[in-house]
Amino acid sequence: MRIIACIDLDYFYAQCEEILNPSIKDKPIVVCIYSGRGEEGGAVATANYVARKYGVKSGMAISRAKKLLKNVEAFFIPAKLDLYEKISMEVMKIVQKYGDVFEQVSVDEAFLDITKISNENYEKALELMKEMKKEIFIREKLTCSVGIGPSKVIAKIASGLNKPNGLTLIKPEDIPKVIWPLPISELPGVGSKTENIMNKLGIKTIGDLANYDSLKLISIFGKKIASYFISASQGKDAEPVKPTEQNKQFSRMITLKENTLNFRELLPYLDTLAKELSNDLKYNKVVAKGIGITAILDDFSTVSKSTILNTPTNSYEDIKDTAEKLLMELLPKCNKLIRRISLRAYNLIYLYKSIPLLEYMN
Ligand code: DGT
Ligand code: CA
Ligand code: CA
Repeated sequence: MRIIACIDLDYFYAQCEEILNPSIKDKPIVVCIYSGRGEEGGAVATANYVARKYGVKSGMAISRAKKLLKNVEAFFIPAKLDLYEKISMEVMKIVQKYGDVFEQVSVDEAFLDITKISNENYEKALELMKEMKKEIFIREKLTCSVGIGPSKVIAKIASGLNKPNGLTLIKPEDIPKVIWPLPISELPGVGSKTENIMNKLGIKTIGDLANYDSLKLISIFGKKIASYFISASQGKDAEPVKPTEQNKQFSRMITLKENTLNFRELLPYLDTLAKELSNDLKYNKVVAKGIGITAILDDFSTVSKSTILNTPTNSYEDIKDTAEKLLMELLPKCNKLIRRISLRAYNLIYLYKSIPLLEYMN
C-alpha cells in the first residue's frame, strides 16, 4: 500500500501579493501578465477568492476582469514571477521534510510519498500534513490545500476538494463514495476532447469510467491510455512520486546554408530559432530569465554571449530582440565565418505544470 499527498498552494500569485501588502487582503486582487500591447492587453494569471466571487478566473482577458470588477475597489497587479519563485522555494524546503520522496511539479504544487514516514497509517498521515500546513503558515504566512490518498491521482483530486486551506483524506474505501460521483473532467488527464468522447460513450462521472467495459475502452483509446483511465478512476494507478530532474535549459540550433559573418544574413536564422525556442518554453509552461547565443565557427571553435533579463519571458518577440542584441555583441568576437548558431534559454521558472506524464492527453 502507498500513502501519497498532493500539496497545492492556494491562489498562489495572489496570495503572495497579499503577504506583500496585507492591507488589501479583503479586496479583489488580480495578478496580471501584461502582453505589452495596449494598456489592458494580457491575461489574468490568477485572482484571490474575493475577486473570484465576481467571476474572475485564470486565463481571462484583463479587460474582461476589469469589467467584472467595474464597481468595486480592486487591485490589478503585474505578476512578479521572480518573487513568487523565491517564496515557492522557501515553501518547498519545508514541504520536503515531511515525506519519504518529494516531487515538485510546478511553482505551487508538489507530491510527497508519505507511506513510510506515516507508518502506513492514514490517521498519522493526516496529522503529519496538519503539522506541515501549520509550519508553512507560521513561517511563510501561506495557506495551501492538501489531499491525501492511495495514489497520485486521488491525492491530486483530493487537494482540490476543499480549497482554500483544505485538508482532505481519501482512503481506498472512500473512493466510490467521494471520487466516483465527480464529473469525468476532474480526472487528471481528461481534457475537453477526451471529455467529449467519453460523454458520447455515456461516461459522465469518474465512477462511470471505473465501471466501464475495459475492452471497449482499450479499443477506443489504445491500451496505454485506457489502462491509465481504468486504474486512475479506481484509485489504483501506480505512478510513483519521483524526484524529477526538470530541464535546466532549453536550446535550439541551426546550421547555416552558407557560412557568414553578415548580421543581415543571420537574422532570419535567429528569427527561426527564437520562434522555436519560444514554442518550447510555452509548451513546457516555463519562462526564462537567461538567454544565450552561441556561434559555432568554421573551425568548430565557439563564441558565446548571454544575458539575464529583468523580467522572465517566453515570448517570441522578447527572445528575438534579446538574441539580436547578443548577436550584435558577438559578431566582432568571431575571427572565422559562422557555420551554426544556437540559442538557449536558462534560469527557468516552471509555471503551472501538473502531472507531466498526462499532459499529452489533453
Ligand atoms: P487555486 O490553486 O485554485 O487556489 O489557485 P491558483 O492560483 O494557485 O491556481 P493554480 O494552482 O492552478 O496555479 C498556480 C499559479 O500558476 C497561479 O497562482 C498563477 C499561475 N497560473 C495558473 N493558471 C494560469 C494561466 O492560465 N495563465 C497564467 N499566466 N498563469 C497561470
Ligand atoms: Ca494553487
Ligand atoms: Ca497548482
